[in-house]
Amino acid sequence: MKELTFSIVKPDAMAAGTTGKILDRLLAEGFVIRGMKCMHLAAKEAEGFYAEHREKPFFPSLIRFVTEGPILVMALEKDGAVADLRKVMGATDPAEADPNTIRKLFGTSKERNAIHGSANPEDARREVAYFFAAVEIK
Ligand code: 3AN
Repeated sequence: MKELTFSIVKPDAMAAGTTGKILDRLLAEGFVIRGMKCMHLAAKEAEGFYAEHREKPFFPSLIRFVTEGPILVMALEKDGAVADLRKVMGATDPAEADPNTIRKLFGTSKERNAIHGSANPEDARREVAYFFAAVEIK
């Protein structure tokens, strides 16, 4: 069944110039881009997005990282999009990610790991709605 997931090309990949390669890979994997925009988040906006991690020790550093430069936010559609994107991304820590996953290829640390993908369908709905208006994604 066609499903929407939410993804971010994070500031590390945007600055490294690997955004095109990441997009190529997502398209080759069969994801259809339903929404896309480049944004530079304010701290409050990033804190709202990562609210579930508020109590984690890495939270302040994570907020600094995702607000350090522009990001590309995307709504991606595919059969089984949520699980598929997690597989193509690889593990949170690029060192532990499977070969040829996006994080293995382009991530450099647990924090600076190139790409975000929703963890489950409920998160995907919330995250798409956080960044896109109803008129943008139908
Ligand atoms: P994932 O993005 O693989 O779902 P989460 O949701 O546990 O991972 O973490 C959200 C983001 O927080 C990660 N993408 C990463 O940038 C950062 N992060 C997670 N764990 C750590 C950690 N131990 N140290 C630093 N940053 C982390």
